[in-house]
Amino acid sequence: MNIGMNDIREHNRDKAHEIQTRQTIVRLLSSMASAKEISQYLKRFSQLDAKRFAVVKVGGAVLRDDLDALTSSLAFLQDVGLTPIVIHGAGPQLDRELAAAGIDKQTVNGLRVTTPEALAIVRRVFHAQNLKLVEALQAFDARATSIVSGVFEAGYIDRDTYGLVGQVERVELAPIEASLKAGSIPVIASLGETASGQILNVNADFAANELVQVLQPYKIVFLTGTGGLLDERGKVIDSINLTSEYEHLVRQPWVNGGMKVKIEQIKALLDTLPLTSSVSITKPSELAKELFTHKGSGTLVRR
Ligand code: X2W
Repeated sequence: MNIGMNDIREHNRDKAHEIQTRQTIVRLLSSMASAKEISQYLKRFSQLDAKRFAVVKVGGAVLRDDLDALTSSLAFLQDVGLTPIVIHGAGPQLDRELAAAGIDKQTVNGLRVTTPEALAIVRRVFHAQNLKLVEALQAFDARATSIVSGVFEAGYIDRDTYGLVGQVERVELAPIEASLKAGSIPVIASLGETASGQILNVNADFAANELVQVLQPYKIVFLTGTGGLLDERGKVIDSINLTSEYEHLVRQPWVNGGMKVKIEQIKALLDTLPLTSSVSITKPSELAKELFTHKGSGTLVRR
């Protein structure tokens, strides 16, 4: 359900309407759940250490197709005093820019083989997409910090096979902590760098998983174009239990390669998280519903 975040933000541009804005937010949220329910979540989230609230992974397709809903949903969280940690990819944008430069796409196990020539474009595109989100947030009066380096210390996965592609070996939290301390939303690109300073292309889901393992946040939300895992009829699955349904699920003919990789990654991730943490996949317009209602939105992945 889209709860009209744009309306809320419109109001918020005028500082004199701040109190009225908050009342509007409460009213709109109340239309999707009871005020008691929402305030319970708000209270719980506010009591957490800022680092442990939420990691939100944003796919490149969302930056391309749903930037307004994404921006207003993230800005809304800041309005209610919460700061999500955002990590984004840029897959479709990279496909387009690399093709425009005449570089053929080659992937191995879902990872993009990255030559030095491709890396120059990968870096440029990641920087541009990062800035696009940061600027969109700032245009909404939200505070956001661009972080395109200094977080993911990486090593080559296998240079002969993948080229300049990294796996995260260590996560440096200092830039994220500085941003959180200032109440600014850290917006992180999934570029890694080796100890000697070589930039590497890192899959954004992998980078998000590494970040989550270090932070152990309460909420892990993957924002995708589809808004969840889809069943054979293309309908979003409310929840899946990976303990009892995993084997059955990954053998289904309608579970495509990308979805299978995602499920497998989330399964591995869940094993490393406290029981209080939850992983879900939804779309930007339903982020508040996912965070503040018992019912949630999209697909909740259970263990
Ligand atoms: C990814 C990084 C971008 C990404 C790539 O080059 O496509 C590798 O495959 P999404 O939009 O979240 O898929 N990196 C090594 O993961 O973006």
